[in-house]
Amino acid sequence: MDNFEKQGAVRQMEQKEAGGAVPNVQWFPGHMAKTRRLIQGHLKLVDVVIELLDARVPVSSANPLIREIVGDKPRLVALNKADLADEAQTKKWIAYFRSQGLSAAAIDSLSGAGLKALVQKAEALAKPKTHKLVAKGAKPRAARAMVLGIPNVGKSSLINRLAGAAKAKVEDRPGVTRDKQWIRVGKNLELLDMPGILWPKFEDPVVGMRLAFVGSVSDEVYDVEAAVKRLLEWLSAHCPKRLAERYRLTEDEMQADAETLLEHIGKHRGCLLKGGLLDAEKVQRLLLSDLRGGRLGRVTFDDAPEAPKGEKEVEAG
Ligand SMILES: Nc1nc2c(ncn2[C@@H]2O[C@H](COP(=O)(O)OP(=O)(O)O)[C@@H](O)[C@H]2O)c(=O)[nH]1
Ligand SMILES: [Mg+2]
Repeated sequence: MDNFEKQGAVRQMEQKEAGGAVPNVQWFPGHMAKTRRLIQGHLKLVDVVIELLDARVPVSSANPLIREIVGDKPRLVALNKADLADEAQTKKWIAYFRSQGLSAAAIDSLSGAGLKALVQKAEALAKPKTHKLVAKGAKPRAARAMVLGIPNVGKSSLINRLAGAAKAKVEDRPGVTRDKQWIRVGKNLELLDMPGILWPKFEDPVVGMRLAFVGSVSDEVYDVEAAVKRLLEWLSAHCPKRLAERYRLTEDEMQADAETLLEHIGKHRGCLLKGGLLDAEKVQRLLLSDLRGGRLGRVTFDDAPEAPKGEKEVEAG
């Protein structure tokens, strides 16, 4: 967490209210304006923006103002944590973004899967700009990119992974104040060593809930019990088999409402207090950590729109 993120977390704590099912985190207008200025300041330095989204929630993890903030700078959509998302959904999402004229790639910033393609796409997007500079008589230079995304989407992981692969930061150059904030990635790309943190959009309760599921909102700021119940409802509706298998729930037990289901899971997993009462907090934490750790299988909460007719499925690579 950098300082900026810390401030956000503190604000989240301050705004905690009892019992709200939806995260009641808010970014104050002043905070947003400051963030926007910070991002826009950095945008001037780059040719391409890599918009990092969570592949499990490509809509909920997006900031709708991104277009306005990025302006006409080329933008590349990277669906991160693709290792945790439903593969078929990810393919559909990539096809969707491409149908919208956006370059898009699915990546896993921990294993590095998809990063090579991502770097190539970023370089390709910067070409018009770098070529233009050369045409004007400048020396050829690498493409410059920056990563933008909401908290916890994997910005630092991506930058670290790309930096690790390169093993070398761009050296200081005399007369240039850009000093250590650039990382060289391969031969033709430089990455700003500082991600832009976008605020998530909380007005929509579904968005807030899904951000809570995937852990993009601190667990301290929303009603975990309510979120876990909603999660159980979602899982029962979308992937009942996996849920039943993971917690050895019988067909009968699976018929129960979310609250009773949670009790069944708690009993099967020994999440019990002295006297055999359900340790509600423990079973709630178990479910969230199983989900976020991929132990409930690969899940995508935001459904991809159907690709426009006639378009072939593309590889999510
Ligand atoms: N499974 C998985 N986890 C990831 C991936 N990228 C990041 N993470 C995890 O997501 C969490 C947040 O990552 P971080 O890079 O700190 O996000 P940031 O707040 O956007 O900088 C960390 O626990 C990372 O290990 C990914 O591609 N796959
Ligand atoms: Mg970070």
